[in-house]
Amino acid sequence: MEYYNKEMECMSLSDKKELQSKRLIDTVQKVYDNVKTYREKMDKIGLKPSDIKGIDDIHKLPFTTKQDLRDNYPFGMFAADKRDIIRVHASSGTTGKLTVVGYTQYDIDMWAECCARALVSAGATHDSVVHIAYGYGLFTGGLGMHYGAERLGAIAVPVSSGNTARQLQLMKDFEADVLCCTPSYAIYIAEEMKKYGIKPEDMSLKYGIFGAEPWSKEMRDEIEDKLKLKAFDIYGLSEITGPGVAIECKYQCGSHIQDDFFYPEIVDEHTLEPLGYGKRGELVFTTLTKEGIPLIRYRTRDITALNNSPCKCGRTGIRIDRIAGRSDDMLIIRGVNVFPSQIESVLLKEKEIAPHYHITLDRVNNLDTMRIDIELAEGVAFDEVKKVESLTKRIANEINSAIGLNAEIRLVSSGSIERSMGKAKRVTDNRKF
Ligand code: DLL
Repeated sequence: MEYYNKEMECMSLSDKKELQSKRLIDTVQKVYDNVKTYREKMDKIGLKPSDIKGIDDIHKLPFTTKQDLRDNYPFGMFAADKRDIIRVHASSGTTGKLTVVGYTQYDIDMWAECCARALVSAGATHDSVVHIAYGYGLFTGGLGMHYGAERLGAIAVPVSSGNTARQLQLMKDFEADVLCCTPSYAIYIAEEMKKYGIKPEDMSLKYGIFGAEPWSKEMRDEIEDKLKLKAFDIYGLSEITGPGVAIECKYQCGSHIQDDFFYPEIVDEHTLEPLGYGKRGELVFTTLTKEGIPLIRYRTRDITALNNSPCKCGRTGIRIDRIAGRSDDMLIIRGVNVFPSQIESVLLKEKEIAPHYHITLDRVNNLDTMRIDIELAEGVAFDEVKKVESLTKRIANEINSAIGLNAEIRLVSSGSIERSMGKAKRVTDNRKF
């Protein structure tokens, strides 16, 4: 099975542009008529729905931010009548209120289609057993992939996160070929397998669909090696729909956005000026068909670049590069902008350390300090003082040449860094601003 919906996934660019234009015009009218915030934003800049004649006019429209959703908590940005909303999800940020999103029956169907496309893109078929270890609940990971698997006609196994021993048992007994969870949980699952003496060959896993948090290429290699499966990057956010907004194909040269449903732009995160293909900046989405909570030019805070070169898989969905991090997760250490994923890339190149680390930032005498606790790989002994010393030094040098900053490297014993079953928390920032 190459595609779930070839007609839409491989649509010619000219047909797609026509479709996106028509859908944008309808969406703008819908939000102007039904959402006070949008009517006010547009009136303020003297923009009428009729000024939007196609997708090329998108730049005229105002942006939407997470703050808009918070200000309208819980249902103030919904464009559909409350009676037509059949589900809500929500995500929490680092601060403030939850961001609540509502779905009509159409929205749930469209989202299931996105996740079915994503599953097939990663190799799943009608015959697959899909083990879903993303959390079920207000978080969109579990239910999103669940509906996608059912839509595909595969078997959805709704395990949710937690109780890893039972997960292993079920994966083995049900002969799951597809595993869906966060990359950090995938690593944890691999460790637990080892602990229980289960070899990857005892399982039937072939494909992993991992996302919901940034992860490096090196982390992918590590997971593929440990679980003996092919790992795919899936991207999404609850404000836009949930998982399935974009997914890699088998060529793994970026993730194809389902851009018949979600129109992407990259803007400079400071000036908000649109940037061209290949330029790194903030990813912005406009939903093209959503009914419950359509969003116009929503600023995701995720940092990436768009790639419009043709892909060998035949899909025409424009691609995003691996997410470097969120602009609000970006650490500014002594004035240098650093994403934790840059540090991860350096660390995972070392064979003697495990893919578990934690970054702690402090301020001592008005100077930022960074400490990185890193686990030694299993079987690497602490007693060889010289070896540990030279490893510590080497990592510190490599970090310095990658990001230009000095870090205190602390090697800790295997198993001492807290494991995550959902999104991993990799940074503690004790600095007072
Ligand atoms: O994390 C939806 C999701 C679930 C995606 C399962 C993939 C798999 P939120 O909780 O709203 O939704 O968080 C969205 O997570 O803006 C990114 O910062 C980050 N994120 C999601 N996928 C990736 C990825 C879900 N593949 C936020 N790589 C987004 C990097 C990701 N970051």
